[in-house]
Amino acid sequence: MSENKEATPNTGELDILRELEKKVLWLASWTIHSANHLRGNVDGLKIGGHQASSASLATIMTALYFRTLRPQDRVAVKPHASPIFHAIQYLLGRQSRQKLEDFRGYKGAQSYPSRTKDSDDVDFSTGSVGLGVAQTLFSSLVQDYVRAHGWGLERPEARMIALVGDAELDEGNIFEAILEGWKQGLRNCWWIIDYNRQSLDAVIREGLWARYEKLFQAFGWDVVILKYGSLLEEAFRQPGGETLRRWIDNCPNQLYSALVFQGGAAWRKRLLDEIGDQDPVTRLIKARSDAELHRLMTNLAGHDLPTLIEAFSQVDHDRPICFIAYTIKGFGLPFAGHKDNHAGLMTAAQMESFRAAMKIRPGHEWDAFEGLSIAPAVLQTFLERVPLAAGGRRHQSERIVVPVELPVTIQPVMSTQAGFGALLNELGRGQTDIAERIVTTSPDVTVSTNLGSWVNRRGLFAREKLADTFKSEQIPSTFNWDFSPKGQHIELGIAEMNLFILLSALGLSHEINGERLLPIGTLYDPFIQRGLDALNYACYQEARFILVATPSGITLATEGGAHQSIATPLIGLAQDGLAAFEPAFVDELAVILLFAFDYIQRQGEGEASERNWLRDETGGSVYLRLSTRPIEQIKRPMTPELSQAIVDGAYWQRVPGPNCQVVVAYSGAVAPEAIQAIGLMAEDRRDVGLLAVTSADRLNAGWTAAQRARERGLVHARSHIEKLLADVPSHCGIVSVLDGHPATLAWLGAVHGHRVRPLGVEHFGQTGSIPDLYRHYGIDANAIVAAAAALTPGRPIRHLRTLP
Ligand SMILES: Cc1ncc(C[n+]2csc(CCOP(=O)(O)OP(=O)(O)O)c2C)c(N)n1
Ligand SMILES: [Mg+2]
Repeated sequence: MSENKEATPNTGELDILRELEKKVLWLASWTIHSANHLRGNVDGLKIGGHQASSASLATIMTALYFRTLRPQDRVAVKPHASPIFHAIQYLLGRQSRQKLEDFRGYKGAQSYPSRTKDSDDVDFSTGSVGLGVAQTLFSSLVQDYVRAHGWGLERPEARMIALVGDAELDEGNIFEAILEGWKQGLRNCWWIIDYNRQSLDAVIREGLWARYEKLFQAFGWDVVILKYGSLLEEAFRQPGGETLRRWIDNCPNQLYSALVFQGGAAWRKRLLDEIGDQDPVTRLIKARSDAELHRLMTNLAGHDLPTLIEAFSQVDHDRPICFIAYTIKGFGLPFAGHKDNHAGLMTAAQMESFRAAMKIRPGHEWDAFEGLSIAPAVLQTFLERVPLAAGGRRHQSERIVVPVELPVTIQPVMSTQAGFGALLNELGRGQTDIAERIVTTSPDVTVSTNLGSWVNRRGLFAREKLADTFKSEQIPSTFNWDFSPKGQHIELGIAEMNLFILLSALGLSHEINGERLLPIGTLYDPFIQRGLDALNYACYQEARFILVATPSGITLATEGGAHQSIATPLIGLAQDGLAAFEPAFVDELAVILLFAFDYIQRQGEGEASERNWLRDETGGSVYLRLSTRPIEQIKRPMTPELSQAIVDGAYWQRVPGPNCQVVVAYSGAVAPEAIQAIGLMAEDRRDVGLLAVTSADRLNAGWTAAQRARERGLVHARSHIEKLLADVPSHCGIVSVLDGHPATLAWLGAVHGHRVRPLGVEHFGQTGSIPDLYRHYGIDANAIVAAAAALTPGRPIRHLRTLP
């Protein structure tokens, strides 16, 4: 994007912005104060961690929101600057007083800006530091992807902007993102570092800015250091000014912070002690009162509107930029600069003197223009003309039509991973709407997760064309690795954090770019845990995507003990906003994938459906836990009933009879063991049932929702699993089994009070063949039979071998 440089503000505009800056700081401080002192005192809450952090960004955000930003621009706001954000939105008429009064309270303005829980137009949810920052980078790549495909070209390009805490840069995911951004030719991305030299606990190391400068430059970013404000720059030009500049440049962060906290007299003493023997500097210092000297010495660029406005409006290119803006944590507040100020709160007395300084009358704390020296009508007109407020910012996109079925040729023996590859390969053949909107991505495991044939068909994405040299040199290779702007696979380096943040950005494209994408990300199942927080945040902000995790469990066998996953089924069960499936057969997978394409596009406040008591209208993202184990497929017609049951989470593969003694409930790759165990028990236990669980997550969610519905008086509410187990006699035992933590299915017994012996994997690390490992961890057919024998009375089961 190459917008022309903007005009510098005239004095009138600068005066208005200065007044607004004061007002924003007041409103943010009052919001926090009233949440703590007025409401918090009542219920004994102590709310901190916002006042100082917020003040640090007040000037920068004033310059951005009231002048620099355009409606299309997107911002990730540092978590603790949320009160400043809400105050700005309040002045722009997009935030209610009630929500501010309820800050941190039930349904009030959120402590950390939230896309879904706040109502005042948050672009990216932040809170877990580092994630929002990287999200801007990936959102910029997604914008390029969308435009390269010819979509949304009628809209202006957005700048993706992050307001970054300096200690936030300790988070490694930021550097993983920078590296990826460089590989992908990042543009239109601004990161503004709030360089207050303080973290939560401490004052940061000296000279960090110089490391950042080199680092960002090494990855192709422009670096703009905004250190001194216009007052200081003016002083530096006077006789003695250079000496003063040298003194500040050499002043350690700790000492500078301490002097900021102590104020004018302390500045004077220190400066006169250290450089006061030089005449011109002495004059420079003595010409100022204590208050003036304090104002001068704290006039860093991050608190100087003219400097900030000038810096932002100078940008006339689309290269990524890192602004390092010097600020003071707690600027303008009594605890400014104090190293312990992170959780600092102004006392009632301090708030009273702040109120007096701001000329706010009691009872008028929320009045937008109270205490300001410019006429309200002038301010109001200015606010109405703020460029950011000129356009709608949250887009809606049409749903992409999902076909009625996904064609796939199912081999007699096949793994779910191979099935996934085959399904995408089929999809890749057609010029359908759905195929065009699919975008796949993988952190260097594209081929090993079976996306190869899809990528062969649809190509890799890059803004510049890049031919596969192996192909042009006519060297035989299975894979065609051509990059072009029309490609539909985004190849990432090996950083799972980046995968999830990219999925989050892709999965919000329908709202951010007004162009819907159907993102599919693949990775090895155990590495979900590597990017878990990013996955959680993607779900939290309602990004929509399909996650395909394969291989999984101990079933990856000789692949290596270190790659086994145990906890992921529980993550699938517990992660909000993510529907998890673990199919065993490829026909199940085809049904689930089809459902997923629709489910990720749903949006609504839907109530639980009476069929299964799931919130299916709301939609969400989908996680498919797949396996590399080829298993014998079942030849069967896919009836509507069966496909509905697969989506709802379970179906009877063998319906238990009225005198049933044992039910085996299995999930995923252990299907052959479960089927075999049923056969082994058939002679010695009556009417054995076999329950195929395709989604422990959806079964469990439906059950929980139905119970809640009944507790609220909807006595007829029945979930899918309650219906399935309704006719299983109470004396019957359930052996559950999966290649994952046994707790995933252990709750089945609580549905109707059946005894359960949950089998699964609790330890990992042993390598070997599948039979070796299933035996070792106790999830083979024999272990299932042994569990059934111990759980249910009856004669000894003949085929049971003695357990080792
Ligand atoms: C992943 C994560 N770890 C820890 C925290 C707790 N935390 C919140 S703010 C903060 C310090 C942030 O310092 P900085 O980014 O410099 O912002 P400042 O407080 O200076 O405004 C920490 C450790 C968090 N929010 N997220
Ligand atoms: Mg900081």
